Amino acid sequence: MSTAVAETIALPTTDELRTLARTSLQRCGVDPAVLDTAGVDNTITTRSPVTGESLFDYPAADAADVEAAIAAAHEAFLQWRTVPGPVRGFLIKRLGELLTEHKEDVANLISIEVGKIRSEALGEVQEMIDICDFAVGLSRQLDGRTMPSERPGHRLMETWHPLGVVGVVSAFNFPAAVWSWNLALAIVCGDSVIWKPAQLTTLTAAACSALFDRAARESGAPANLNVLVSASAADTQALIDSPKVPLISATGSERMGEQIAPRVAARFGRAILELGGNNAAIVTPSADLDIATRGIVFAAAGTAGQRCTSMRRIIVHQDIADELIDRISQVYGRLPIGDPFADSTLVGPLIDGKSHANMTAALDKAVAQGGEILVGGKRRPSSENSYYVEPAIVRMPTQSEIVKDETFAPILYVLTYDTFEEAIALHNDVPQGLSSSIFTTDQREAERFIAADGSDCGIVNVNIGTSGAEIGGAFGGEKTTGGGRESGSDAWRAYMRRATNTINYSREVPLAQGVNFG
Ligand code: UN1
Repeated sequence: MSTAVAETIALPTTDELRTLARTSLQRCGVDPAVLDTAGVDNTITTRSPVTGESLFDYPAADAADVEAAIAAAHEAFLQWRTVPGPVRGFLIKRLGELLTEHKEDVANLISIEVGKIRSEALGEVQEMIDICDFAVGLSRQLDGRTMPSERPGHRLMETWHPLGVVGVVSAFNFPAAVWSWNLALAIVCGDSVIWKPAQLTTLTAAACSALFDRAARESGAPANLNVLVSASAADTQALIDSPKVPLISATGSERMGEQIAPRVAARFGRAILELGGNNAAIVTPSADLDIATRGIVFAAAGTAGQRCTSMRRIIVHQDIADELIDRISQVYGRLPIGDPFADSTLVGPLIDGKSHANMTAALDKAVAQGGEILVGGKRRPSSENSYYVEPAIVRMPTQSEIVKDETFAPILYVLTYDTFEEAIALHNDVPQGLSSSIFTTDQREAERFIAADGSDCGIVNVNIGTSGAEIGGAFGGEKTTGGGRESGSDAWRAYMRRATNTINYSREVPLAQGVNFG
């Protein structure tokens, strides 16, 4: 750890960011005239965490616009549901091509609005291209089962049909990829989408929607298959409550989930919830510490700790704790923190001052609960309204409440264990259940961790960190994470409705269960 006074972080100017945002938007097909909001009453002020300054005002949707969006998306659904699946796939194929062509432009907007480093912003767009590829293949595989009927001359089978309008509520931290996971599946499944992005990432959403609209036009699809509503949560209430929106897929805080889920349930709608995470790694005495260190540092410090999958806790065997902490601390001491556009930077800014205040409050609580800050936690000098922080490592006593909270910032709590059973119990002793990992070379420990009485999370990894999942697997988790699954595997089934069909091709009318009715 260096004790030298940190130098002020060199940043691009907000004017440079504005110019880059404007050109990136324009290249994605957004008319820059939209940024001229003189006379527009309802606007969203966009800003960049890179400098902490505001960029442009952008027209916001109001409650009436949201109602109109529901009607328009429903109309589009009625047309789209009868288009054959493989033909629906053409639209997503074209979207994937356009994202490939505009990868830099979308990544620029992600870096500007979220502060992601270049490699991670480009990675997010790659994740979008990947899910498009996946969905194109899927468009020819929306399969149902056939089961043997108990009656002679009968066939029993399932058919899967488009569901309706899907409301997608996305968070600031993956402003484009999480929409695309939902959109690509929904569109090939024959649904339409209404997208309510985080207000912090209005420009990224505008660019992605413009690319989608172009793909739709070029593939002859109906208009309004994806309707963007850049609006406040208050103005988006109709989306949550409308019976015309049979599925809400929402990513965000546990608090947001608590507000949305009962309302969707009260109208018998479906919800895919991807809420908080409190992701941990167990590191056992047999672990390859080089691999463990690399996996932990990316998961804990990458994206400045602002992924749902960011690693928040390590549970390390007491015999190797000092060595592991020493290795991670050394890497933390050298992490380049700063301008996300600079090639060498690995840790960009926190999203805003509130996020910084939450980080500071969590560190204070940790210390009050007996924790010791081993490295990091300080804000680096930058501009007044930008928040660049040193990722922190905090050693905690086994029993402490703060480790059960998700703080959306780079704080890594270190807990130690003696027996493997104790490690698993500690691991699962949090409300959330998104992602988890174990670093071990002992196959028994690895298998035990992924077994039924091991990790209770939706994502359970061996010898890699908790973040950076591929799109091919289903993404999501249990407990207060909300239970939803998005992205790969068979997550698509949540975007369709299942019909069970019994077909009688005999000349008799036998009843099931042997019932005789005269
Ligand atoms: C999120 O943080 O909401 O697994 C999504 C990952 C990314 C997706 C994260 N592929 O870290």
